[in-house]
Amino acid sequence: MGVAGRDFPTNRGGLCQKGWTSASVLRAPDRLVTPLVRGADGELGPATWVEALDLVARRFSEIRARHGADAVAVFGGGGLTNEKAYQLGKFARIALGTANIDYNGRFCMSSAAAAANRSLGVDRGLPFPLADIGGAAAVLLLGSNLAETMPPAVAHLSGARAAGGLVVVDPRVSATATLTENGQGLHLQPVPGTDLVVLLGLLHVVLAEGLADRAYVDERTSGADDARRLAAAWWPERVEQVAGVPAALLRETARLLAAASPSRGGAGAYVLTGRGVEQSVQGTATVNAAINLALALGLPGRLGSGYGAVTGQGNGQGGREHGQKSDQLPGYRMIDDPAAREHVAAVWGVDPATIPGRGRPAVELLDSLGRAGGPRALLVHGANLRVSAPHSTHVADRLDALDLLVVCDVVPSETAQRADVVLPVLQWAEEEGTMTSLEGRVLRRRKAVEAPSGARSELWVWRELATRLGAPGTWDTDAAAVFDELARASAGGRADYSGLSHARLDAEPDLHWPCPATEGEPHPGTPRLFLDGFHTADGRARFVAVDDRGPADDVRADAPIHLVTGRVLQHYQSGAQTRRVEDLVTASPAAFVELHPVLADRHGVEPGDLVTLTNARGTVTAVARITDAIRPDTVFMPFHWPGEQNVNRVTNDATDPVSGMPEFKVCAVTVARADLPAHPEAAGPLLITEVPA
Ligand SMILES: Nc1nc2c(c(=O)[nH]1)N[C@H]1C(S)=C(S)[C@@H](COP(=O)(O)OP(=O)(O)OC[C@H]3O[C@@H](n4cnc5c(=O)[nH]c(N)nc54)[C@H](O)[C@@H]3O)O[C@H]1N2
Ligand SMILES: Nc1nc2c(c(=O)[nH]1)N[C@H]1C(S)=C(S)[C@@H](COP(=O)(O)OP(=O)(O)OC[C@H]3O[C@@H](n4cnc5c(=O)[nH]c(N)nc54)[C@H](O)[C@@H]3O)O[C@H]1N2
Ligand SMILES: [Mo]
Repeated sequence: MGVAGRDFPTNRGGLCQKGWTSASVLRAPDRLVTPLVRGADGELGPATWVEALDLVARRFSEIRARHGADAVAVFGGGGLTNEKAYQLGKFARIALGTANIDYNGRFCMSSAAAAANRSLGVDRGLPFPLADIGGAAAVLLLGSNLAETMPPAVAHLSGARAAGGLVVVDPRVSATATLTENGQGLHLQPVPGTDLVVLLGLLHVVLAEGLADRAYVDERTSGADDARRLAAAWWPERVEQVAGVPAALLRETARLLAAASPSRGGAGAYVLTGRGVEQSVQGTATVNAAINLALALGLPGRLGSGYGAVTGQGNGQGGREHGQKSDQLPGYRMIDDPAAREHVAAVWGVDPATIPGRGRPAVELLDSLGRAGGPRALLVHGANLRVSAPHSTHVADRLDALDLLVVCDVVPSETAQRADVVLPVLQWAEEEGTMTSLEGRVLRRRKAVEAPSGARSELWVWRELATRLGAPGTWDTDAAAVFDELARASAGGRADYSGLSHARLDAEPDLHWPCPATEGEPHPGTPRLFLDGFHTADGRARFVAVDDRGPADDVRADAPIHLVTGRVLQHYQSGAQTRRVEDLVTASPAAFVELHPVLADRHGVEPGDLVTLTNARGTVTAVARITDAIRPDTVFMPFHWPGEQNVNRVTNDATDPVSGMPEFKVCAVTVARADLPAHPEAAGPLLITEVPA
C-alpha cells in the first residue's frame, strides 16, 4: 500500500516526508479497533459498540437533565472531512442542543480568519491559487516555516528568490529563512512578538517615501487615514529599538515590495502570514497590519499580487466553514444572524428557536470544564488536547474534572488514554469525503484503504447517538448524501458549496468556492476572489487601525528569555500519529531546545545536555541543541511531544480578544541546565534537516 502525491498545482506532485510515510501512519501498531470503557477498576477495557453507545447516550441524557443542555460540550478538529465537520456541528446543535462546540482550528488559523473577515469581508486562506505566487518578484513571508510545514510550496517561491525578493520574518534562521541566502532575499530576525511593530514600520516607510498606490487606496479601500496616523508613530529607528530589526533593512524591504507592486509596473508582490505571527494575543491585529501594508501597496484583488495566510491542518479551511466553530453555522454563516438560523433550520428540519446561540471559544471552553456552570461532559473528535492545548497541564486538570470524557480517535492518543469512553473511528483514507484546500479548492478524498474491522465511521457514530437521544432531523451515513445536505445548508452563505456534489467533484477536480447552484450552465467556481470587489458591504477593503500592545507574557527579571514554539518536518501536530512511525521517530526521536551558543555558555549547557525551561505555569525538559540560528535572547521548542517534554506545559493560554487564539508562539521563561544525565545521542542533527531546493 502506498500513498501517491496527487497532481494538483499546489503540490506539483510532491509530498513532504510525513506524506511519504502516511501509509505507515494509517497502520499504527496500536490502532484502535474496539470501543473502550473505563471499568470499576479504573482501567479502560474493551466493550461492544452497543454497550459503549448506550452508555454514552445514557450519560449525556442524565447530565443534560441535571445540568442543562450546555453541560455536554463538543470539541472538533480541522482534520475532519467537510462532511464530518458539518455533521458534528449539526449533532452538537440539534442532537445535543448545546451551544458549547468549538475545535482545534481555534488554535490554528483563527486570527488570520478574523482579520480577513474584518478587512476583506471573507476568510479564504489564499484568495488565489497558490501557484499564482510563482510569478511574483517579491514575497513577504511572516512567521511561516513552509520549507518544513508545507515543502511543496517552496517551488512557488522560486520567482521571488530569483529576483532577490523573498523576505522571511522569523526570530530563527529557520529552514525557510535560509532560502533567502545568497542574494535571494532578506531575513528579518525580530524580537519575538514584535511583528506588529515591524509591519507598522513597513507601512510607515511606504507612506513616508511615497511608495503607496494612491489610486488603489482611493478607489478600492476605506479607513486609510486612521491606519496612516498610527503608522506615523513608528519610524524605522523606533521600530529598530523595539523589534531589533535594523532601520536600513526595513527601508530595503519596503522598497523591494513597492518595486514589485503592480502600481510600479512590477511583476507582482505577495504578503503572506503563518502561525508565527498569528498565534499571539495580538494575532488578529498583526494580520490586519499585514493586510494594511498589502492594501497600501495596492496588492489584494489584483491578478498576480495579494495577501494570504499559508498552511494549516489537513482540512483547516473546510473545517472552519461548516459549523464546528462556536459562533458559526454552515456556509460560514454567523450563528446569531436570524436569517442564517432560519435558512439552516429549514435544511435541518427544526424550529430556528431550537438552535442554540454562540458557545465559548476553545480556550474559554476548556477552562470552564467541570467548573460550576461549566460543561460536565466532553465529546472529542480529532484533537489531542493534553499535548496541543496551551498551558496543557491546566487543560489536563480540567479534563480530569469532567464527569464524562468521550474521545473518538484512531489511536490511543494521550487524551484518549485518560477518557472514560474511547470510540475507534475511521480516518480520511479509509472513507469517502471531501476536504478544502487553503485556496478554497474542494478536493474529493476517496476511500483508498480498508479500515480495520471494529472501527466505524463518525457519520455512523453520530447517527447511532442521535437515534438514542431521540434527536430530530435526518442522520445520513453516506458521505455523498451528507455533502448534498451541506451544500444546501451553505447556499447563499459566504462559503457557498451549493453548486458542488461528489459526482461533480469527481468529474471536475479543480473547483473553488464560492460555487453556487445555478439554473443553466454550472457555476465554474471562483479560483480568484476580489478581482471585481471585496466582500464587504461597500465592496471596499477596510484598513483596520491597529497599534502595538506587546505580548501578554513578556520577558522580565525573573523570566528573561523568550520561548518560541513551532514544528519540525518529521512530526505532525501533537505527534499522536507520527510518533507511532518508526522512520520518523528515528529521524526525530525527542523534543529539543534550540539555544544560542552565548546563552548556552552562560548556563554551562553543552550539546545534548538536558535543559529546563520554567515559568509560573510549569517546567518543560528537553535536549539542548546549540545553534547560532537563533537570537541569543530566545529559545525554540517544537510541540510534538507529551509529558515532561511537552512545551505546552509552559505556553500561555492568554487569548486574542477578537479571534480567541491563544499565545502559543511567545512567552517568557528561565533557562537552566537540568541536573540529569546528558543524552548525546538525542542531540541529533541541527533542526534544519532538509531544505527543498
Ligand atoms: N511537518 C509539519 N508540517 C505541518 C504541521 C506539522 O505539525 N508538522 N502542521 C500543519 C499545521 S496544522 C499548521 S497550522 C502549519 C503551521 O505552519 P507554520 O506557520 O510554518 O508553523 P510553525 O512551525 O508553527 O511556525 C512558523 C515559524 O514561526 C516562527 N515564530 C515563532 N515566534 C515568532 C514570532 O514572534 N514572530 C515571527 N515572525 N515568527 C515566529 C517559528 O520560529 C517558526 O519557524 O503547518 C502544517 N504543516
Ligand atoms: N506550542 C504550540 N502548540 C500548538 C501549536 C504551536 O504552534 N505551538 N499549534 C496549534 C495548531 S496550529 C494546531 S492545528 C493544533 C493541533 O493539535 P491537535 O488538535 O492535537 O492535532 P493532532 O495531533 O492532529 O490531533 C488530532 C487527533 O485526531 C486523531 N484523528 C486523525 N484523524 C481523525 C478523524 O478522522 N477523526 C477523529 N475523531 N480523530 C482523528 C489523531 O489520531 C490525533 O489524536 O495544535 C496547536 N498547538
Ligand atoms: Mo494548525
